Amino acid sequence: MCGIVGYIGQREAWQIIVKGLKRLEYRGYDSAGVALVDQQHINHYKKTGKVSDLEAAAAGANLQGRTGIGHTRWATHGEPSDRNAHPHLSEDGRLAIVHNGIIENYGPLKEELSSRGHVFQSDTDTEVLIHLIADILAEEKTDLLEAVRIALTQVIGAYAILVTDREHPEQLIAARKGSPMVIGVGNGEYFIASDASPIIEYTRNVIYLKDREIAFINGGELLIKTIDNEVQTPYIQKLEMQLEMLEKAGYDHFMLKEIHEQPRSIRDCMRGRIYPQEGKVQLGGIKEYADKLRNAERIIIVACGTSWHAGLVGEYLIEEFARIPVGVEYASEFRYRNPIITERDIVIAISQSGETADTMAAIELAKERGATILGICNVVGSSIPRLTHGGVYTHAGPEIGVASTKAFTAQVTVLTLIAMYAAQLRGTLAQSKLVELLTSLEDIPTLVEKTLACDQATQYIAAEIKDATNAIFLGRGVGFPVALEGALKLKEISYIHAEGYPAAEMKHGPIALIDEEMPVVVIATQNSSYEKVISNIQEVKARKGRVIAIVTEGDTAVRALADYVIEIPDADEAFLPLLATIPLQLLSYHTALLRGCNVDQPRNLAKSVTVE
Ligand code: HGA
Repeated sequence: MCGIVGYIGQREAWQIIVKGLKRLEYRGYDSAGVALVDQQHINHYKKTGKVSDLEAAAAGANLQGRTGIGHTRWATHGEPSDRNAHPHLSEDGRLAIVHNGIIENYGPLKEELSSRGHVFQSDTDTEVLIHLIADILAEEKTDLLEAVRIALTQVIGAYAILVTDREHPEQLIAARKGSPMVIGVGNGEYFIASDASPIIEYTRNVIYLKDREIAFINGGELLIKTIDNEVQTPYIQKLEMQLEMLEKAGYDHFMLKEIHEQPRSIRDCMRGRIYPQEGKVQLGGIKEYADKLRNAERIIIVACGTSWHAGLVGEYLIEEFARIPVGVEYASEFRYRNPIITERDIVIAISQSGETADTMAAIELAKERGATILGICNVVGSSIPRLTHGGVYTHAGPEIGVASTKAFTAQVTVLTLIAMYAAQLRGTLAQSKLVELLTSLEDIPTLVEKTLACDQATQYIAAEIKDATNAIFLGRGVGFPVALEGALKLKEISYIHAEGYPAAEMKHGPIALIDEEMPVVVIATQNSSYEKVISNIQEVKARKGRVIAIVTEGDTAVRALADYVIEIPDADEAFLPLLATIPLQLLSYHTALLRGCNVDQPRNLAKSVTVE
């Protein structure tokens, strides 16, 4: 979602900000803008479209200034337009703001400010905040830091903001509540951004601003205080991210690069955590909660989107291995009902970015009711790992493609490890079975590597289905969440309407849609439901559907029925999602390419969903 970049120091800010905004493009956005403070003036440039459109629009203009703020906007309040793009200025042009989040009480605030003569230029909630700050500054005869602080005590909602002042080019203010903000500390200069990717090439020393904190940079000095006016001691930590991880490394798209990274990312995710010969799983981040896990009456998994699909895989595996009942919830639904949660429950929150607004709210709710909260996140230092009691990082590395690929398989890997860890604690799997499972799990990265050889087959099939308007994905058991994820991938990046269903559910509705135009992708590997899935394929064929089957290598029965087959290596059924997902990712990728879609930045989508 929205991305924020700010700079204050001895260098020209424009280049740093524009480069930073490009690094944040993956988050998804519809417009971009920059404000620069130069000789007691604020020059600002805003444009609908890409950051490159902004650059073109600003070409030849005064781009000087050593203090600046920039923004990529994913509209929530007001259509995507030049007028609604950030930064927004105070009426007198003295102050500029960029904002990520939603000011929920912007309506009453706007009414109040309008009644006092304020005139607004945009439809955004954000503009209300800069008017409010300017109003307090004028009325209270105070300084900007205090005006921002007072304004923030009056707003309801989520925000990460940067504010500049043309009368004080040596000052920059940042604040956050519910939306991420990282401050890179250089030598007398500061780089501020929504995540570390715009900062990494300048400094590795970063401060993750906490909720309700305000950072005040003034003449090279940094002061952090809370909205309640308590001064904080900044905690500077070292970034571990590598710059190469943010580049395409010769691939045409980040998504393709990330699909091909999966043997590595799954291996990294298991590194130091599995001991196959001893039949042992070790998860340092949740070790402290071993007793809770041993005695848990129930596990509730909360997540959104692809992470929710990973959660469904987790449900199968935890119930199968550890015999703990599991419920999987959409965080956005869970947070707004009155769920029954007890102190004996464990809530596992899954989020790639660690910033998903609904998942964070679900965590707060479960925490209030006494549950133990464990997180599964990819982005180190993000908000969710700080909200949870314990957790396991997926270590997939930065995921830039908006459609999640390697983060999904890493989440599934972590859930597999948690299922086995819980089984080990509860004694629900024999030691010999744990040895057997872990030995084959250790082999999965090599099998993923082999699976990637299906690239050519998926390319061929993509050409066959690229003109379809609908598609169905079917699977049973752990193959069902894989089907859901396959359908989501196709929808997200190729804009073909696709639905995932448990294969047996097809008869209860979707079968009515099947005709010779309809591609039906079936997870038909040789596992416990193989025979049943074959019957489902027969039902599709009887209605002239076009079957694309994911099969175990060497399969002949499905090959005889299906129109197209993609082979994957044989593996324990529990690990099927880690292999069967790969061809579905590639199928979506190639289909989207053939349809001329923007694979890495599909329309309307955002990478980290920081608003509810
Ligand atoms: N509410 C603001 C900012 C939106 C946002 O943070 N999106 O991620 C707007 O609509 O401009």
